[in-house]
Amino acid sequence: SHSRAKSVAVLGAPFSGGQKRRGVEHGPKVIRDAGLIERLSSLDYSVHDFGDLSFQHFEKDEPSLGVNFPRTVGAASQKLSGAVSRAIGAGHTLVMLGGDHSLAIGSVSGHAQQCPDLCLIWVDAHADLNTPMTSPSGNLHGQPVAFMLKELQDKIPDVPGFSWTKPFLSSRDLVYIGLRDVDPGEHHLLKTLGIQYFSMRDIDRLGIQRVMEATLDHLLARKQRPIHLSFDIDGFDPSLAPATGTPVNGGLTYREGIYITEEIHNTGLLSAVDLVEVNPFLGANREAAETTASLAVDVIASSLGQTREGAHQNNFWNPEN
Ligand code: Z70
Ligand code: MN
Ligand code: MN
Repeated sequence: SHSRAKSVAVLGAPFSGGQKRRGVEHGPKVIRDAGLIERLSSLDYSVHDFGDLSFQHFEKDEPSLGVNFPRTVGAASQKLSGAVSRAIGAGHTLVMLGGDHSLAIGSVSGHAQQCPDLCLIWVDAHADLNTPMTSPSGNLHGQPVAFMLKELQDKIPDVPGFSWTKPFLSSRDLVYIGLRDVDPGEHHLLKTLGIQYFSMRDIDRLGIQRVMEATLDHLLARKQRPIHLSFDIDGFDPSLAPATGTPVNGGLTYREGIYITEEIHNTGLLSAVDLVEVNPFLGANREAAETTASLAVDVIASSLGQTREGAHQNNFWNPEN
């Protein structure tokens, strides 16, 4: 029989207001053009492409409390949050295509609305943990995690555009993988909140297998619960993902990145994936953008069950099939 076990919702979020470089709003298009929908369909999912959200443009959106484009970013994440909540509520596994990483405020909060006990795996060169006060740039793509954490409730001022959201995640329900460009204020919070993180140095020391074992043990040993994977393409080495706004040397290898997603798939608990910060305007040439988008497709497909070892159906030898 051909009962499709699971359905995936693909939701594009062509948005760049969380940082200053134009082009990242074209991420959803180049990731689709790299064959995402076909790849997911071939994994035996029923794929529901919800298309791209359209976001409100604010004529005047002056910085507030040092934060750039606060109303634009707040409204975009609010809209995304509702769309993600509806898709998860309808029973889909969600794939969100960014766009910059400020969007995670919307995607993770929308997911948490349906799954309050979710846990979060954040693959990134950056911790994206600045508060408006510690941010060196004012860019909200460097701050999304701070807006989620209950422990930081009193450290986040009332930024215009964000009155709709309140912190929903405990710091023990979050693990970082791939860090190598962490600001002083972020490092202070990682340490004082006791957040579990695996920097590139930790991956060098432990190897990716033990990192994933420790990650999943930290999040799931007490109880099984839905996983949100928020994957910033700049977690990879710039040689693999050149078309991104903030490349940092010494990143994940292809094999480390795919091992992470294979292990997450193998839990059977993945409920939503963000794939963010693919910027086709950056990188040396068009090939750089296509390489980066193709890597993004591999990450998503692998999260959803594409394997390197291959696979077959149980009824492979059944002549009826
Ligand atoms: C820096 C900041 C960041 C991505 C850059 C950089 C943050 N920590 N995130 N690129 N994806 O501005 O807060
Ligand atoms: Mn990021
Ligand atoms: Mn990053």
